[in-house]
Amino acid sequence: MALLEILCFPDPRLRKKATAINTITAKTRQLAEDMIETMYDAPGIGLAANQVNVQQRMVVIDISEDKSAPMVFINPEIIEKQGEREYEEGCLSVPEAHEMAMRADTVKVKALDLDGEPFEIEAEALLATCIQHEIDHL
Ligand code: K1U
Ligand code: ZN
Repeated sequence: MALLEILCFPDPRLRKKATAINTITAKTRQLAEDMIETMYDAPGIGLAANQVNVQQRMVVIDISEDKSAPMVFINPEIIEKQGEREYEEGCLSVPEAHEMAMRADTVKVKALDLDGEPFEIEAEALLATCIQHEIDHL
């Protein structure tokens, strides 16, 4: 496992668009592990691959208090949104800045897991906010 460097604004590499992951390899799984480790170390509750200078559509999230529920989303897409909620958001790429942001309160997301299997989840509140924040990084 390795800790990755988190890029900070205004680093222009953060503006590069991520591309879809077509084949999941050992390298993809290693990237997910390293991103989870980097997110825990920061500490944060989410991390997008762009933030560690990898322009691939991958996001990791863990909103648990004890780092017990890491989630990996490959090629995530929001397919449904409902309601609105305002949350104070942080960003590991903008250290010490917190901003109120209005987001959908509930989202349905489809993605691939690390075996390349498609899955869908419905998320609300903080998890929904975090998913939307991370996808905005890609
Ligand atoms: O994408 C990122 O920059 C990570 C970011 C995710 C996020 C936080 C809050 C709302 C929406 C998205 C963070 O993790 S900032 C750090 C943070 O929120 C946190 C850090 C330690 C404990 C609990 C939360
Ligand atoms: Zn962020």
